Amino acid sequence: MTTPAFLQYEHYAVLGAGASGRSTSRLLLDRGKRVTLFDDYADPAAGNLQPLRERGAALQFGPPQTTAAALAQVQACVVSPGIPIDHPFIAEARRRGKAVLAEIELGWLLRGGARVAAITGTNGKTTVTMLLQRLLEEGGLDSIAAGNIGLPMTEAVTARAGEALARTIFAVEISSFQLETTDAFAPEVAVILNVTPDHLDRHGSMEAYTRAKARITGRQRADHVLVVNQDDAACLAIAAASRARIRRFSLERPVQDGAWLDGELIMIIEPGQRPRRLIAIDELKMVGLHNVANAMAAACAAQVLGVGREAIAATLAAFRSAPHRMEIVATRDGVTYINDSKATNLDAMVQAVSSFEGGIHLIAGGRDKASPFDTITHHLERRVRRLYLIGEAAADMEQAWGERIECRQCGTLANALSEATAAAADGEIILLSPGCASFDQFQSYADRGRQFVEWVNALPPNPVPRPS
Ligand code: UMA
Repeated sequence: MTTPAFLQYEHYAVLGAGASGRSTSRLLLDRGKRVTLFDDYADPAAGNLQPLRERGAALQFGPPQTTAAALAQVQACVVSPGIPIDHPFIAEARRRGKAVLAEIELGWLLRGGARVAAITGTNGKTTVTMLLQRLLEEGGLDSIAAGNIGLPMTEAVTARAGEALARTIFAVEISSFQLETTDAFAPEVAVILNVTPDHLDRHGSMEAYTRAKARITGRQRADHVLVVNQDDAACLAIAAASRARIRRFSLERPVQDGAWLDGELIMIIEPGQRPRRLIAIDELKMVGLHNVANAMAAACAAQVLGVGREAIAATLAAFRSAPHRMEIVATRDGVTYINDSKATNLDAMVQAVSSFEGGIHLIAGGRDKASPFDTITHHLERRVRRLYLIGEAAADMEQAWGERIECRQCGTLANALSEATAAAADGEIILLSPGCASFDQFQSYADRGRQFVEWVNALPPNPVPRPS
């Protein structure tokens, strides 16, 4: 669907009253449209909805069956990423032939002349989005980070409206939830970092999850670029079906177009040119090999968008990990505390653990997403000294790993931190890398990470005498 076609209607249903739905409602109201905002669970009295109500948006909150009946009033729907595509409202809207658009797609249609680089992957996409935005900015290009990273695409295009929009390069973090409902979305540069099991509770199977990720390149043309992880089989399968030019990054072997790790050096090559040294990995401030891969992915994307190799190297050398992603919080009595609360799936946990040789006191658990815990035991057992388990998944985790790794049932993060602090010895690491969602005990992964950081910083100077 084109922009004018979608904006031809008078009355829109906006599904989900979170950041995406509120931003979409503002955008439609700005264009003189009628808006009814639907939500199954949110509190209609929430303060952040009042401005929309004052501008004339109708709020219809309640269980799905009542909202489905309300469809008769509207001509088109905009869907927030948190709403599953098999939601009765969407199914009914489609049955009645109404136009249904993802929030991210509406932002895409309204991008004006802006260029778009989109980043997806199971892990690392927020880091790469932030890093790419920084690389573009330091390379003298006007850029904004948007999408799953927190700023809805519709809000970003509104913020850049006018002439600035055409000059902007959007670095868009895009999740499988968002991709599931895209149609016309065709970024000039797409990046797929890795595809490993996550969100299987929503997508149903690994195949469906991979299909959603593949939509990032589904509409790309031959003059577009797809940057993929050469070391990831699912990425390669997606690349094989893409029409775009393929750039690759690899921790394992040289590539013809892209970047790779050669000993301690990141090398980069463009077709028809000789390989050039980009940067040595000990110059990077980010921790872990997965961040070397993230740096290569962002460099490959930035280079095709017009940033020079020297500017890329200088920015990579200065860039630190985003909060809650392998964030070094403190070193106390020789013990390093690391906040990797963003690790909400097993692959992210394995990446975190693999960043160290051993001596890890790993705090894990939370709300499970149907993850196969037993498949990663061998990754953990070599490096993890003890597991401190929290939240809903704790019992299943102990069942999967308990025979091979010592497990402590701690219940809460605070208990886990104090037990780990009491046990960790000089030179060891206390790593919060939960491998699960946070929603059973926290508002979000960021809330979980923030509390961990606060508690670490509040630990008394010599907290607990260690057992001799
Ligand atoms: N809702 C219903 N019915 C449902 C499900 C949800 O009415 O069946 C309602 C909820 O009551 C809630 C609203 O929908 O009020 C929430 O919508 P939403 O989940 O789309 O939340 P937003 O605030 O719009 O946030 C979304 C992304 N959230 C999800 O994809 C779950 C944010 O990513 C993103 O930053 C934001 O849009 C801006 O683009 C968050 C996330 O957790 C960080 N993403 C997942 C991840 O990274 O793993 C995919």
